[in-house]
Amino acid sequence: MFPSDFAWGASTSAYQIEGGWQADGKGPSIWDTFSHEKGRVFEDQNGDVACNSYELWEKDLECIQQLGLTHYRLSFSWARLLPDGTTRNVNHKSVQYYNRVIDDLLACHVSPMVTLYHFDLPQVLEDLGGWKSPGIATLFDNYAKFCFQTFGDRVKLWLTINEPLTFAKLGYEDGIHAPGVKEKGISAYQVGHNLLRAHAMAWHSYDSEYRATQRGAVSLALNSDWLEPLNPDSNEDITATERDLAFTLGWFAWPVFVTGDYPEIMRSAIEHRSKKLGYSGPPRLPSFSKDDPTILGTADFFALNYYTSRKVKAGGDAEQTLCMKSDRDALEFIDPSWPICGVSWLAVVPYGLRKLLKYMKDTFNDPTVYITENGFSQMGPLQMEDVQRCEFSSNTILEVAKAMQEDGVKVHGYFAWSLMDNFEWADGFSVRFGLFHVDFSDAKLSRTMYLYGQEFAKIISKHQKSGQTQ
Ligand code: GBH
Repeated sequence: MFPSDFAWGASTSAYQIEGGWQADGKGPSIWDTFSHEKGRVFEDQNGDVACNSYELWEKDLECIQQLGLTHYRLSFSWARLLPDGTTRNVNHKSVQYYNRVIDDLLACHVSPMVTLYHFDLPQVLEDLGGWKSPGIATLFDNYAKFCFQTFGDRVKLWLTINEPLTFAKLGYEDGIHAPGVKEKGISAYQVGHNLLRAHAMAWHSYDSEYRATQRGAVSLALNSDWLEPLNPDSNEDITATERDLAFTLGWFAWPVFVTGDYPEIMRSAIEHRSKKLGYSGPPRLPSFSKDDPTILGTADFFALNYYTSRKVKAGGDAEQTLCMKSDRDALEFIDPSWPICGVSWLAVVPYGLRKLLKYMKDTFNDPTVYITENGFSQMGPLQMEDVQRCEFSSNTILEVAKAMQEDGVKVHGYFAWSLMDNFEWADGFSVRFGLFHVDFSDAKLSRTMYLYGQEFAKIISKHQKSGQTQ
């Protein structure tokens, strides 16, 4: 069902697995600061040690080999590589660390996919204004160029930024992720704007300075739920669903893949609310100016993180204060027939991925797609024989196959989130997404394959073999 060159991967991110938060000259990131504050994370846990991949990389490599992965997606810690956020001071020990990871992967015939930014801004840059300040884009571009220059001879798949939607919304609207800002209806749009500018600058740098010699591909990872109208016969619900999609996937995908600017429905909805509430400050959704990098066309493939789906109906504009929820004017529901996997937001809807892929093909000009995250979690009593997660993942992979064969979507890879249990942000270690179990109560942090990992390994080996005989 899958071509022999299909990418089978697993994903992680630096802060969630590395630990070594002060090792060998690493600077602090906003997640170090945030998780050290009381009341931010489940049981005040933090990523100081996490899976200790900074010291236990060879254990991770064993996991990768046991699964038979063709690809491994990791992120670099900006504050580890550049402790003061700038290329004036390079931490050479961290360069050695990532060099070793990359070289080991390649020696085992596993291709690295590297994310440059997965939620963990160097704290020094946060202190200078962070993602709210326009100057961050140039700093990110310098960091990106440093990475292309240093590692791009071997890394051929790059993601600039992971989930700008999640980072902006949870970090600046809801305040439940670092940096813990709650400036509703204002800052998330500003931050989203600078994330896009930063991404685009880095893509243009790669395109003009590195592509010819390195021949890799650069994109950004966008997360989206599949959304459908609660009542498919209600025009109101249909419009609310379109609006909700514009505010989530569309917010970033529209500028990059379609027009170079935000979706018109998004802009007009925000302007409408501003007027209605008598807001008189500067436009909340910024505009791209001629000094900004061109946004349109700055992705060599579509990187999608998919977890769940929602039913949508109009509503939410009852709030009398500025906030994204009232701008969206769309309420989301979980269909009671959808099973919940581990954590409350994760309703399992395999068909939603197929529908989303088809929607992306039609809306974003038939891009090459990598599913850079998809996964299922456990919470509560530990289950090594986790048959449910096995079933959810094989059903989801089947939907990917259908999207490819029946809908003609050009999917080139599927990456499971995550290689191993790790620091699940505000949920700390209470939510386990791993293909491997990690024993956080044991100093060795031993990794053991779940049944879910075994099933994934079987799926991979089946398709690798069938590929070879073709
Ligand atoms: C991804 O986000 C992240 O990239 C990854 O780091 C993370 O470990 C993984 O998923 C699993 O969560 O708490 O009710 O506000 C996935 C997208 C968007 C899903 C925000 C959870 C929070 C819902 N996430 N959403 S809520």
